[in-house]
Amino acid sequence: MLNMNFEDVAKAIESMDIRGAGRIARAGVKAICDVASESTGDLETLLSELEAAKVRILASRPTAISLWNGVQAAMHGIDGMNSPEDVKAKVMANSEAFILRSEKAMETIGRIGAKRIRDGDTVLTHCNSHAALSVIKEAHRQGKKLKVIATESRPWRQGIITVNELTEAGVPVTMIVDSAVRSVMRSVDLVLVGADTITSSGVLINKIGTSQIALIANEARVPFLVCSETYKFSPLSLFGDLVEIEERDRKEIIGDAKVPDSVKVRNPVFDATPPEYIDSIVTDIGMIPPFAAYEVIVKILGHDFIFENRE
Ligand code: RUB
Repeated sequence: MLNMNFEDVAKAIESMDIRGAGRIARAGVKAICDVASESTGDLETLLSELEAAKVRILASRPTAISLWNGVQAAMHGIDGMNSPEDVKAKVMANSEAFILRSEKAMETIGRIGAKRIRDGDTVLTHCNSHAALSVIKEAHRQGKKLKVIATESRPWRQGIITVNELTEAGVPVTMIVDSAVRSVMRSVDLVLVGADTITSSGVLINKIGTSQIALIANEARVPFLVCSETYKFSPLSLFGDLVEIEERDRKEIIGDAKVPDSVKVRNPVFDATPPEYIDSIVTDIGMIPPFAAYEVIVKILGHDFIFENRE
């Protein structure tokens, strides 16, 4: 990862130079770690630097809970410490552990999810998810012959990143516009998508269009799997907080086209898929039903983590 200060990282997340829920979390945590390791101030200065970085990074994109979980994890357990050296050591150790766990989760999810891909399967994926692609690449690495259908994912067209990445890995891939999903679903054996957030009641928040794909897969009886590390589960949802769905600029949709200013253009970039439409969630602790989300939050993220960090 490039050496950037926290303001640069926040800007890169806002502008989507760094994107995808897992990657933004790891970049946000790395930025917090750098603030700690580079600080030369006393305890009060260090704590205020960390707080400023935390606030700025969390404001960069609102929807992916992995960013919030990552930043909280990085700063977990520093309350009550009375030397800057102890705080620095703790934040750096926490951050490294978070990043390592998150990177390892991609491999574990790949290994577990690949078992659900059979030789000859056609897999449909949406947007660009590191976790979902890890599953596809692992199945390919194991020698399974699979084909992928990738959606364009308007307006940012992250599907282009996906098709390039898969082609580079040697996986045959076909790209479709988002509205072609129902037309091709008959030839699909499995849908694999990523997650920005999973709530305590098992609702998936992911790239806009995910919920339509889930409905179409359900109609065609095609299994719909979500690939998600456990840091995508939301402790805040336990307290009743709603997930904020980011809405971005109208320009991302209309580009240079002439559209009168009087026309309202809406650009919500994520949507909500109810648990009834999700067959399983492939996580770093195994394949679980969406209804186990509460247990992941309480048992894996843990009571201390949840209650200490409640704001
Ligand atoms: C990306 C997106 C991805 C999830 C999961 O949206 O919705 O499906 O973030 O990705 P955007 P990952 O491009 O707007 O960030 O599995 O890489 O965490």
